[in-house]
Amino acid sequence: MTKTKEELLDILSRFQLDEKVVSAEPFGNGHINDTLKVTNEKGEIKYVLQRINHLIFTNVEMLQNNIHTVTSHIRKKLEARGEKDIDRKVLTFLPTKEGKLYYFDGDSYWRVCLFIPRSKSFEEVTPELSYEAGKAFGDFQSMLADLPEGAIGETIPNFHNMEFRLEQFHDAVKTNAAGRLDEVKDLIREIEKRADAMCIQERLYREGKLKKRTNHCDTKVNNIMFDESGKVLCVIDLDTVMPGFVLSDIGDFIRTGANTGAEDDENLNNVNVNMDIFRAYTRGYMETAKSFLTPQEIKLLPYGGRLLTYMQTVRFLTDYINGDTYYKIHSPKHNLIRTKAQFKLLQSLEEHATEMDEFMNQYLN
Ligand code: GN1
Ligand code: MG
Repeated sequence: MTKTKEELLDILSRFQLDEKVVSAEPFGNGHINDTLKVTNEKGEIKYVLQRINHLIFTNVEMLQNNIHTVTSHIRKKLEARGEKDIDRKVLTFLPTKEGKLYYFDGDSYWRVCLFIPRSKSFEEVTPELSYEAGKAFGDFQSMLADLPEGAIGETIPNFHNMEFRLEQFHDAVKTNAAGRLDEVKDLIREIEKRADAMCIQERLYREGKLKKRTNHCDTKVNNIMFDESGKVLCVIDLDTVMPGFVLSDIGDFIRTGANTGAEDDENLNNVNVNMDIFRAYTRGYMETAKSFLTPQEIKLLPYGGRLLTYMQTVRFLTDYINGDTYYKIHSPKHNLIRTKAQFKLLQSLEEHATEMDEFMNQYLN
């Protein structure tokens, strides 16, 4: 962050804030946007200031409109439920003095939301947290299930579209920009073997047999805020909330939460599916999502875990073949290491596919 304190305070002065603020300092560990906590004269954190990464989110207008639509819709649902303390249960973004949802300073885009007091988040998943996360993301989707089509746009077009990700992969293979193809021949073969089977959602959609829903598309446990007693307050990180196929929000949690190893584990023996986490998330998710899911979607939920893991394998390998142009890397082969770890997780999910399907039967009869 290259801005001086004075510059940051000037940016903050463009927004409609209720309190005098005196400092803005780096906050959290996001990989996409720059996030700062903003304090008042008493030293209390009051707001969160973010610089939006507009190289990834190229349509900031759409991004902020989406977030406004989604948070207002959720707020209305919470009011109708008679919830108290709503400012801690949905993010509140503040407009600029000109009434806009972001401020452009000539090279960067900025936004401000209320800081949620007395809240915490977790980096590690336990079965208990997994169950709470499942309920929270299911509830989030269910509150947004009646958003009319077209109410929000795709902030990253085709973000979780498997056919599109395979097209990008095939382009990368054809171009071989970094000359790395020979090294990854076996992985390419494994990806090709599964390619057809992994595009079920796109085919069903074309046949009119599957509808798009509003998904969060980044269902990691650290995107949920909890109160002091461990109760869920709200879901955060709304940049990728967009219309898409329903499996995203169970699939990406299984991929990130139900892995016994790390996303980039070099020791593949560490990487396996944790069935307790899968079952706990599914139980929670089904509690809140069953009201809108069709039987066909319910049946596909375990496939969602394989799909999102396969998709991430494809995305990491594509980036490796392209010469590491998208994901930040911390070592020369980082994307290859990530690819292998995701592929190992995929194999483990495949081995447990029948067991997972059997677990879903209780929701299908
Ligand atoms: C990126 O930076 P993070 O962890 O929020 C990516 C996700 C990937 C993830 C892989 C906008 O998310 O789609 O699954 O890395 N986000 C974007 O770790 O591409
Ligand atoms: Mg994110």
